[in-house]
Amino acid sequence: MAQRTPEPAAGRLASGTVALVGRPNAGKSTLLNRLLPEKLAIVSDKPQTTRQRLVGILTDEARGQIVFYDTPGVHKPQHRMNRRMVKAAQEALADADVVCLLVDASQREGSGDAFMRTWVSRVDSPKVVLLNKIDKVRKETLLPRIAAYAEGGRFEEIVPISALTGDGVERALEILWRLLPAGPPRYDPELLTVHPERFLVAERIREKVLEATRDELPFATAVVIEAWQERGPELVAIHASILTEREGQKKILVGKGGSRIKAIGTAARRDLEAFLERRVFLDLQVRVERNWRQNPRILSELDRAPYASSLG
Ligand SMILES: Nc1nc2c(ncn2[C@@H]2O[C@H](COP(=O)(O)OP(=O)(O)OP(=O)(O)O)[C@@H](O)[C@H]2O)c(=O)[nH]1
Ligand SMILES: [Mg+2]
Repeated sequence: MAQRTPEPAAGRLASGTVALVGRPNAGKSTLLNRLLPEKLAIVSDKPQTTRQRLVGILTDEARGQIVFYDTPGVHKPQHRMNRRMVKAAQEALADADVVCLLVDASQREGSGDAFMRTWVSRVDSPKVVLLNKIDKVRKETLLPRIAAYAEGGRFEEIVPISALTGDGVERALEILWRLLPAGPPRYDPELLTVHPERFLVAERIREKVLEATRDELPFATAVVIEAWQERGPELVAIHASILTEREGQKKILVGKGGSRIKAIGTAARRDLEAFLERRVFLDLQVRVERNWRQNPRILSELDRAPYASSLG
């Protein structure tokens, strides 16, 4: 494994796509947010937080432009929604110029890690392993992990990082710049992403739902924007539904006397006001949609926003 930090070739602008892939909870979205100038992806301590490919654009005048793909964690899919999630990760893997496999190094090496090594091997693009969460591990335990990834020479580099503290992230980024092809930027340097505001808003509401729930609920909920009314330059009214699968789940989400939904709404409104830089009137309803995770119509509706429609 090379330990040097490569210097970018003078005058060469890099341009291309990097897929962040890995198992659920590895820290892909946390890393994306750290790499970008502002928070784009939602993050939670529950697995399967990211459900679609998320595009984040990093432009550096001196070095070029990287289009990052944050992806859903790879897992054994039990519902139609989860099959779509794994497929989204597979497609991003196939599309990318460079692949970053994120590994939660604070968890013991297991069969899932071996599976992911094989899974990323299906593409020929340059691959880098980022051993994440090193803020939680003792240095000695990293050495056997590094050896497991070095075997077979599948990876260009193996870099210990902490997406949370930023430790090692600059070194990882330098490696990505070096591995990317040369070329002009694909997007306006001012752009952070290609997704519509409504999708990003629904995601941010979902983040607050995830923060307030546990057990099966995080998996069984989704957020749909029902209406969006601009009320002058200073105020936007957003009506959103939280989908659940059962009446019992709805009851939990609403909480005693409406206390939980109210707390979710307050947290979401604060976050959205900072994000949209205007006042937000937020109306949140809970809607029961039986088996929505198996329902192609609802899944397509949830999928409509992101990527295919807006990436030329
Ligand atoms: N201690 C520590 N925690 C981290 C680090 N990176 C991420 N986390 C935490 O790990 C959890 C999962 O992070 P995410 O960024 O949502 O993980 P993900 O890989 O995007 O997960 P999915 O979207 O579910 O596939 C969150 O609680 C993060 O705060 C890290 O470097 N150190
Ligand atoms: Mg994620």
